[in-house]
Amino acid sequence: MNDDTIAAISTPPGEGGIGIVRLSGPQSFAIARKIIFFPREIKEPESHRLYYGYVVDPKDNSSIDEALVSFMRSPRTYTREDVVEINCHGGIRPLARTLELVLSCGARLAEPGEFTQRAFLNGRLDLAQAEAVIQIIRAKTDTALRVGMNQLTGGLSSEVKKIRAQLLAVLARIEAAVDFPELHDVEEITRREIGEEVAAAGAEIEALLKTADKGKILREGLLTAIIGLPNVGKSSLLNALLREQRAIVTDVPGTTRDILEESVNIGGIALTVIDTAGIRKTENKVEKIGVERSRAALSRADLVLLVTDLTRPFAEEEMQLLQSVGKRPCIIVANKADLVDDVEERKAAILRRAAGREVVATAAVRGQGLEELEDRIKHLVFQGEAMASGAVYVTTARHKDALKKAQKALHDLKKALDDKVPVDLLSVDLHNALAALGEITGETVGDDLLNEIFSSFCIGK
Ligand SMILES: Nc1nc2c(ncn2[C@@H]2O[C@H](COP(=O)(O)OP(=O)(O)OP(=O)(O)O)[C@@H](O)[C@H]2O)c(=O)[nH]1
Ligand SMILES: [Mg+2]
Repeated sequence: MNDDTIAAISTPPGEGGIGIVRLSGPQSFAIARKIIFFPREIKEPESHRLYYGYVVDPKDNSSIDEALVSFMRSPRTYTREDVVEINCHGGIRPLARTLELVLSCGARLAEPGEFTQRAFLNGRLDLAQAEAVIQIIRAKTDTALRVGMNQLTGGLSSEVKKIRAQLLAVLARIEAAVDFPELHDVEEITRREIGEEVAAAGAEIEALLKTADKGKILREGLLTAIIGLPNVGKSSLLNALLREQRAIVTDVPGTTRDILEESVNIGGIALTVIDTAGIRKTENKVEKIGVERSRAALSRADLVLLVTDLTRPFAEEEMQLLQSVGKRPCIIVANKADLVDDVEERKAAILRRAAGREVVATAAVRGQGLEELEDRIKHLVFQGEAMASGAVYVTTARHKDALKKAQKALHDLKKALDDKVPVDLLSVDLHNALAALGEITGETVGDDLLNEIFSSFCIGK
């Protein structure tokens, strides 16, 4: 347990109905009582109850703000330490003054994420659960929120702990075999059983790894670039997806010069959609930079919407753009479908040239074909499967890397088994796998990594 008391403003800066200064640590109650005047005298505050009072500067007894104060006694608190929350009016000055007073009475300003870090260090949350807190705060869609909540309540942690327990049991078997080396039979049975157990654990890790790509998309959203030649209707498509006239649309090719980024929620997936300048050779200085930015957006996109004009044949430049998309998901948006009578034939012609890609016909200016486009996007992400409630997703690169490390260790172990390496030497790989899994839940994790994780949190969380 920490012996210093930390404090921070836990609500976002700006104006709001209320704003909260939070304290955690052994001096929380004492510090709060120094700066709050309670009209009704309290001898010993009851835990988890609200008290009415005034924030008062002890130097000159001037009132700073009116407040409701809760005292929460360790260990039933967010950090497991004594916690006080001072509910002030939600303005910049009352909160800043209250925080100053708290700091002048002996609290220290909290680092970003330090409250949650204490919750972790004091054993209230494991590391994956602590990381879920920030995912919940940053969730842009209900799906992301659900995945975050599932991780917070231990969905991922319990899977990982199950695999760890399985491997610990294997370790026990190895140790038994090492303790009774004279029993050759024991060793033979043990080898087979170790092999089976390790394969089972490996399969579970594999299943978790399979969720990682989707998990990342659910958490971070999908970076989607709208790409194409000039005047095909890229900006019109962005506006249609947003249901808002966000980008300038004209019949002049080369209208969009700079890239434009907007968020849109499609079936629970947060898309960051980038409208780009039409790609063409140009001598215009401004447009040239725009085209470079379009190419940069194309190169970092998770999903590409290649817009083409159905009234014209699919061009060679468009084939080249498709090539730069490579293996990433891409949908060809065949736009201006309202201007032609033979949509299906023209679509088929595109399909012949861009074999293996999906083509959706739209009339962006009328919002036609949008539903189908949105369905295709959802389908690309979820591959047709509905997201089961309570399904576990691996959502961060950190978890994915740790699982890969564990998988590699088990792979080495399997190879050692096949190579008839003596049983007592197998425990090295097992320890490696256990350590890698422990990084996810935080059993085996260094201070540097902890600092890195919690410093990405907001102050006051
Ligand atoms: N009839 C019809 N016209 C469209 C459609 N989509 C776009 N347009 C028209 O096509 C022209 C170009 O549209 P934009 O959305 O500006 O095209 P863009 O691809 O962003 O063009 P640049 O920014 O110049 O690269 C405008 O006059 C639009 O009104 C469509 O579905 N049907
Ligand atoms: Mg445009």
